[in-house]
Amino acid sequence: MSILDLIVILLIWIPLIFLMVGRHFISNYWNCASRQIAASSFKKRVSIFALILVLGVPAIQNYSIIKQIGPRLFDPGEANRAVSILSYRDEVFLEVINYYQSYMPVDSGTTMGFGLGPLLHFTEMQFIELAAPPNVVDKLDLLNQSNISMAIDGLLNSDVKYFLFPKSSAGFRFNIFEVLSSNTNLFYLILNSTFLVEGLSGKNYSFIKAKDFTLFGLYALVETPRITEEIKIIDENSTEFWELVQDGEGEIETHISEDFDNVESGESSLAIETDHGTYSRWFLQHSFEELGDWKQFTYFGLFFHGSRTAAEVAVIIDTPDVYNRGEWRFVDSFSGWKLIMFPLESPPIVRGNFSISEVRKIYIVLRSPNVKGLWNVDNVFLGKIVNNP
Ligand SMILES: [Ca+2]
Repeated sequence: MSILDLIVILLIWIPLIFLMVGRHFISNYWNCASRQIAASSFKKRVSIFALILVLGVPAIQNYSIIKQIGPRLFDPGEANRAVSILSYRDEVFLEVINYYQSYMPVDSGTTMGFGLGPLLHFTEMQFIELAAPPNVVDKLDLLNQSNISMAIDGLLNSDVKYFLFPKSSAGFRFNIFEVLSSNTNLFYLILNSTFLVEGLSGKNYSFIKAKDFTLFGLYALVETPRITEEIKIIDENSTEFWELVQDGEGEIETHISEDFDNVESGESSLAIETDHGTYSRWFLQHSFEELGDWKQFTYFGLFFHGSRTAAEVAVIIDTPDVYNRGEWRFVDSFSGWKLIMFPLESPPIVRGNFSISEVRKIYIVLRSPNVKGLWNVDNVFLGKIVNNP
């Protein structure tokens, strides 16, 4: 993404300008229209130019702001001083406003976002509007911090805990947001984080997607608890542990193998590779001979080597059968190894009764059909949070 993207977005307006301004201008000129029509055409021209100014100038302004953000100190006290330039209709915000009013304690931290509009007026929480005048946004040196560790340190030391960004379904607003934020590593990191993924080694933080709205995604910055007392479920000889199951009619066939080259822990990892075939899906399963009581553990963790296929992956635990299970999902939006931890206490998707003292079977499921790729899984474990760090 570059200034070229911005120019393209602005160029989209040219045919419209020509159609609405040029056509009337030319027809008025050649047809010697009456003064009345000319006056009305003049009004149209003025309003079109006003519209272009309203939409185009802030876009350029904000682009240059984010481009030029300097090494200034971040001041969360500036929150709430700006009102969104890009306005949404209020009903688009209704679900967001309701969620904030119902579930977010007023003191739970500042939300940094883009095009927040009515939210600024209907909730008591603190906001930083990124599509805001320069006097506010130019304080956010965090945004353009090329050293992502320093950016995260800055965030962890600030009051900013939430990020509310337009989704691709937000159309034009998303396109502008994408251009404006294209050179901030921070936004890329947030948008591509998955469920409780440790983003950088040695940093105890995660960005999790806290809530999925129609036009917005709400991301939360949480400090990842330190895990101890690991009990390994499977680290080596994974092909003997996992049973590969394929189903659905499609175009892929999947193979699993012991991988001694791409390893996160110990001597080997499990490689999962798809080739041309006749199935659409695969999943891995393992049944424990005896019911497991995992009450004493707080996290189910594993290392996953992503391939950026955008496929959705699920981890499912049957307690003890398919009618009583918990499920966690994440997206293969990253390359390389990542530690992914699932809090056993609270699976986001539950069927029947999820009872952590009756674990019978675990699964790793590729939910997206017909995805070709190569993934690795290593060191599946149970962990506890350190009580006294
Ligand atoms: Ca291993």
